Amino acid sequence: DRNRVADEVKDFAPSITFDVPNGPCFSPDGFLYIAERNRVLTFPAAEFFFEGPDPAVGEVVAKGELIPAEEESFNHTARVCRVGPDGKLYISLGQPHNIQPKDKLEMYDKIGIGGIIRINTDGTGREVYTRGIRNSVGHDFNPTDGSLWFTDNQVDGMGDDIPPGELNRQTSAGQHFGFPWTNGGVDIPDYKDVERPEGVEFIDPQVNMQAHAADLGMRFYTGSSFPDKYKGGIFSAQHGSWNRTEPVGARVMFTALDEEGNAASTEVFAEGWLDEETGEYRGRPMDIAFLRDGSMLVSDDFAGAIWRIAYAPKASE
Ligand SMILES: [Ca+2]
Ligand SMILES: [Ca+2]
Repeated sequence: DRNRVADEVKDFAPSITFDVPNGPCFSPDGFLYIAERNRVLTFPAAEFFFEGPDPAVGEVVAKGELIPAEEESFNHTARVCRVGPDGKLYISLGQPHNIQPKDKLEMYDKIGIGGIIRINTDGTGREVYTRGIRNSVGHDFNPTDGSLWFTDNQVDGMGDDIPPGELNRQTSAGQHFGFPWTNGGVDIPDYKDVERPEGVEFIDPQVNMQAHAADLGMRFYTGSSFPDKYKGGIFSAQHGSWNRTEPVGARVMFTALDEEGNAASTEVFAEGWLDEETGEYRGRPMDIAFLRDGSMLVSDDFAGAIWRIAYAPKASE
C-alpha cells in the first residue's frame, strides 16, 4: 500500500532447494543471479515468474563446480555476487578455515578460494580476480572509477583487539591482499616462516575497522536523498562480534573517499542494535541496499528484519 513498510513477504522460487543463497545480484538488464555455497543460478524473469512450481531458471555454474565438493564447509560459505562494470559476475569465495593449512595454498590460489573470482554471465571465462582474502562477505564497485571495494573478516584467536577488520580497494586484476600472511596489517604467526608469493606486493587495507566487529555487506551511495557528504561514499554493515570479551559492532559505518578515490575517513552512521549496558544484541546488520528514493535498507539476520533508514530534513533546513 506504498506506506514504505512491506505488506507481505513471499518465498522466492519455493520449488527450488537453495543452499546458502547469500549472494543475489541483478545485472543492468534485469537478470537475477544467485551465488550459493557451490552453485550459481540465474533467473531471467525473476520478478514475474517466481512463485509457481516451474520458475525460469538457468545454471551459470553447476552444483559442485564453484569449489571442489570436499572444500564445502559450514564456515565462510556465504557468497556475495556483484555485476562489474565489465558486465561479468564477481563472486567472493571465503576460505573455509580460520587460517588455511599450508598444503592448500596452491590449490586455493588456483581456484580462487580466499579470493574473488569473475566469470561471464554464461559461466565461461572464469578467472581469479582478487587474491589473499580470508572471508569477504561484501563487495561493490565504485561507480566513479570502477575500482572494487570489499570487506574482509579477521582471524580469530589472536585476542580482543587484533587484528582489525578490513575495508579494501582493488584497482587492477590479480592484486593480493595479504592473507594468510597478514591480516589488517598484523602478521599471522602461523605463516611467519612460510615464503610469500614471489614478486607479489600485498595491498594494505584502506580502512582498519574495530577488531571482531565483523564487517560484512557494503555498498556505494549513489542516491540523492541523503545529505551531500554521503554521496559517492561507502556504507558498510558490522554484524557484531561473537568471540570478544566485550561485544562490539552491530552498526552501519560510513566511509568517505578523497579525490583520488581512497578512503578519507570512517565514522559510525547508525547504531543501537547492541545494548551496551547488557551486551545483548537487538539486531545484527548484515547487508545494505538502497531503494530508488535513496533511502537505505539494512538486512538483519538476528531480528529477521529489514530496516529502512531515510533522511528527514528538519523544516528549517
Ligand atoms: Ca505497506
Ligand atoms: Ca588483507
